[in-house]
Amino acid sequence: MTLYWSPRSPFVRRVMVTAHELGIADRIRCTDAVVAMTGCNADVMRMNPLNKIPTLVLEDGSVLSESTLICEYLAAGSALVPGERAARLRALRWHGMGHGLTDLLVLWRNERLRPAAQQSAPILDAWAAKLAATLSVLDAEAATLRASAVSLGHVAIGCALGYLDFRFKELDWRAQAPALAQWFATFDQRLSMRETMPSA
Ligand SMILES: N[C@@H](CCC(=O)N[C@@H](CS)C(=O)NCC(=O)O)C(=O)O
Repeated sequence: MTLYWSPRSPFVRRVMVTAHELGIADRIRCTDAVVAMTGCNADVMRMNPLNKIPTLVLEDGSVLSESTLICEYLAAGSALVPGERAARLRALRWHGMGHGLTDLLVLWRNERLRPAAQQSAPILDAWAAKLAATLSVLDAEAATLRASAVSLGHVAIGCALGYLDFRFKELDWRAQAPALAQWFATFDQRLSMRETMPSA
């Protein structure tokens, strides 16, 4: 399989952490792809007209985009997607929350990269409020995260928090969510996380 990849993308990282957790990372050939909302990468767009990474090209040439779909495709039938209904729902919900938080952070960062005069203060304030609310919910669930087997949900939340550390160093999220920070300190030591640390 070929993955259109970047060491900076938190969506790509989620796919690679999933692959490491599944022990199949060596089956994925990573192709460096530089993409931006403000431009088009012709190589990526040949495979995915939306110009997004991650984009995964399977052995038979078929193409999968969207990190959530790619992770679910790779992890189907594995322990990362629990079979038992309540555990499965919890894992999928966390997967959605981790993905949604990542989405918010990437949009937030893109807004902050615009010239100061063009940035929207109400949007920036709303993202800060949504981040705080999400951290508060996850902090309340930290004990459950810790007690349950690693799932796609753990991976998604771990990668979102890793992106906070990478791009939002000035936000002291650990002060807002100390129990979640404790869970993350352990999760971040997993080989899958250490092998995929973002780099600028
Ligand atoms: N919803 C997509 C988001 C992926 C995404 O936005 N990736 C960024 C890189 S972090 C990208 O490809 N940006 C290029 C663009 O928006 O044209 C997913 O989950 O895979």
